[in-house]
Amino acid sequence: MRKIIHIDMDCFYAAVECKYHPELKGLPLGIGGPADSRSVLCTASYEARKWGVKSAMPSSQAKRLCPSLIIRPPRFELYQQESQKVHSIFRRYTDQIEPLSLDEAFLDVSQSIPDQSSATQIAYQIRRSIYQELGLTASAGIAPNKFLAKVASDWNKPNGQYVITPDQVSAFMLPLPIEKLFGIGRVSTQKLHSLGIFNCGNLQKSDLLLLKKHFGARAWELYQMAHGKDFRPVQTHQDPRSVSVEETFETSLEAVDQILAKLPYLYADWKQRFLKRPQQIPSLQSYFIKVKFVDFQQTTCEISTTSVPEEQNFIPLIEKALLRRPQIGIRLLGLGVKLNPDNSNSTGGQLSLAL
Ligand code: TTP
Ligand code: MG
Repeated sequence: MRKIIHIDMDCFYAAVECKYHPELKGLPLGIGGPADSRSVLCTASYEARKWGVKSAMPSSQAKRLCPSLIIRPPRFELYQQESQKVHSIFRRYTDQIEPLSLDEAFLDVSQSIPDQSSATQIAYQIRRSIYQELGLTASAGIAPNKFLAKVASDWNKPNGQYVITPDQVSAFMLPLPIEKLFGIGRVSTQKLHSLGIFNCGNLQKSDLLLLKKHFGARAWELYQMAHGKDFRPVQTHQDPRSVSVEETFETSLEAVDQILAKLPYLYADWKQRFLKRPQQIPSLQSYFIKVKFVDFQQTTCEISTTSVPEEQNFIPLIEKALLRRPQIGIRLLGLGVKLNPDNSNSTGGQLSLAL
């Protein structure tokens, strides 16, 4: 049985800004472009959230909801530095780390547990170190698999943790709304609701053949997840022939502006990973974007290059991909570069990308 911890930093960009500008602490703060522009917010402090302000909301709308909102521009390099410090705390406990974004990661601590300790205590110690050493707060979920650990880290957010032990899994799953399942967005939610399936208890009892009719190959995965099962291991390495990042959105994104607003932080995340291995630069082949539409069809756009792509290089690629299916929302955006492993030196093409 695995022991997985999912760590998710609390209002990460806003918290980092407050750390370096203590006068902002306790105030409603949004990170993003100015309210008189067409920008959206990357995130907001919990004080701002009380007013209904949230990530991906146009800054102008946020300011209308919360007139005292202070908006600061994002400083991605600073967030990358803080993220690296957080990862160095993780590495005190395990090298089995799968980063999901700058502020989120899965840790497999199955092998790291000394006799008297437990995964719950490790999560607590990690959060305590993050607070004491970095002045930031994090939330954690502790569970026998990645899916449950991610659900659990949201349970006592902010600055809390929640554990689901193996014998609690069944009881935990029954009332869990299906929206909490990994990869279930608005469209799948509507479909399941129309079948009378609202929580995982309903899903457990549903007819697998009926699910197959509606969800095809994903039906079995959904059924397993509804029982709290997830066999995916924590992945510390990516394909050595590419370096990429991607994000699946909880609600589908339709407007081009909204989609492009995701680019800066995806790019910052990618660059942080890529520059960890400067020897990759000579082996660059191309850069690409990947888009998955709400109906799970996926498309990629790619351009050859030998130099490190800038953030704006990805914009025409995204626009091109969206034009292929103009009337339909997207549920995933990814970007990255492809490498020619034969050109890479010292590592022989085996490029470890653990943050
Ligand atoms: P999240 O973990 O989703 O959000 P958060 O850390 O701000 O807040 P929470 O306490 O609920 O975890 O995302 C992490 C960072 O990623 C966030 O601080 C800013 C960035 N981000 C965007 O830039 N745009 C987005 O739409 C989202 C969701 C996040
Ligand atoms: Mg977070």
